[in-house]
Amino acid sequence: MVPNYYITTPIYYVNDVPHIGHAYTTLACDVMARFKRLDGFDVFFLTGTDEHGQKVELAAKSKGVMPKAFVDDVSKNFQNLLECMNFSNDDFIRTTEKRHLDSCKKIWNTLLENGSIYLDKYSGWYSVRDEAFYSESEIIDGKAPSGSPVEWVEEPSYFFNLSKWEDELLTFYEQNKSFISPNSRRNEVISFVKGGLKDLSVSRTSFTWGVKVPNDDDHIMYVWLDALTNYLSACNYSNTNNETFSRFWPADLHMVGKDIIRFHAVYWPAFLMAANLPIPKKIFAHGWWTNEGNKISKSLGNVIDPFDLVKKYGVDQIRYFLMREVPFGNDGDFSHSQLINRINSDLANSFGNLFQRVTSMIFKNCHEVVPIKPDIFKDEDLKLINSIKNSLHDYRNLMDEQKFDQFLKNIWMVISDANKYVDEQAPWSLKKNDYQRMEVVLYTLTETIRQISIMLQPFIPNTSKAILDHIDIPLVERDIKSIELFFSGGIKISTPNPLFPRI
Ligand code: ME8
Repeated sequence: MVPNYYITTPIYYVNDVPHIGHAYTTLACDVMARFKRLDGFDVFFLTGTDEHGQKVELAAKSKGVMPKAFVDDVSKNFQNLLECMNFSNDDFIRTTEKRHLDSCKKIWNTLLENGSIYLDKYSGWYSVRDEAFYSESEIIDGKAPSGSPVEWVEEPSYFFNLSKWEDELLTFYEQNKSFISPNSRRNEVISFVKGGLKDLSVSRTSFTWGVKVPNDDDHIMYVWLDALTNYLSACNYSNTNNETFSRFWPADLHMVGKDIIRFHAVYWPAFLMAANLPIPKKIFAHGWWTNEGNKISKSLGNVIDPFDLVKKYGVDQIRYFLMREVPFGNDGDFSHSQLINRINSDLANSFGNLFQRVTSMIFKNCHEVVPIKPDIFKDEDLKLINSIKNSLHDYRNLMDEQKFDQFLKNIWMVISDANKYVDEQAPWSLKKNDYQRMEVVLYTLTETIRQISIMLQPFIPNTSKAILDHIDIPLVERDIKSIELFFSGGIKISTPNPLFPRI
């Protein structure tokens, strides 16, 4: 049976245009989704937009537009980003869609009917920017811990009995050690829960842009209960007995930024436990990017536009840089000089050069035909050929642990070994005195390039495709399993073009 894999990005607020941070989260999911597809999984990769709440309502007001017209417009920018970054999502959910409204109603009614939600009155702090409630003890110098402004709110509100789930949550974290990753985030969440949970306000009455609470029109659902439910809506949760839900729920991985770990690792599993639904397998919280050392913010005017970056440097170049530059989970600093360095040294000089050297030599010296697979190899040939073949288990583990940078570092070690092998074997001099050996060397290199390109498809899909097309690898032999095969060789190749222009 084909295993399933369900991966999600956060759904992005449509109060503003997409920036590099949004592109980063979706990219990490795209890399995972592409890898899992190549590794034989039936993947469901979901992203989308979070369109309700006070923040979005205010953004629409400030533009003088009705909220629905506003969200239709801004959501399109996020959809355009998918194409620009070459994302391979299977679905795009908008929280203003009927399928989502239906599933919000269903989860609300389930929680209400089983006594997890009750009506009372909220008085406390609220941050519109974070769309979050804060207790008095969390307020620092009149601001939220995130630095966002807060306002005092007093209004009738429904509450979710979060405090009741404290012990269950702690037991769940204990029994599911990899539920929250990386470990530092896990510790942070556990100590937050151990600090005591208060019941959570889950409805608002002071504005109207949101999902109406069933049978109580004065209230709209708290935007986070609405938003988190998107992960169920996309699996068609409102329609029980449906195949998508039973195949894909619970999700395998909710990828989020570190700013929203509490919502995903505390509130979400508590809502699900209360609704008697299975809990997702993993929440991974990645770090934040700064821009040349500064926090990225609209007010500082230093927001990095992914559309501009792709136009200037190329999509695979940006994808590679974002996944390679920072150990996934850590914060990172975006700098144009570092980006150019990576493009020139890793992509153009190391990988691009390897491909260029090998294919040019084949083109010039082997009548444009890749040598066929030889029968006899020397140890140094086999060492190179087997380095990825024998480490597939490690590569799979690195992916499952979201160690994208380490995965790439390992592949680049093979690239570096392959470049050294070219220098040591010097096929240009073999041409004159040992033509047969030259063919073995060029075959070995092409076989290594085939494996590298298969492994790099999730990260740099366009370039990998160009290489695999160039050496005529059939589409059905581009999955991870095909690494174990051997390239047969004997195919004619065209003049190679440089893969990555130097900047
Ligand atoms: O929080 N560096 O949406 P949002 C890295 N709608 N990642 C960044 C980043 C940065 N500087 N800035 C933003 C929401 N991100 C809710 C989510 S999910 C049910 C609802 C990424 O538009 C990061 O993944 O504010 C962060 O979690 C997300 O964008 C926040 O997007």
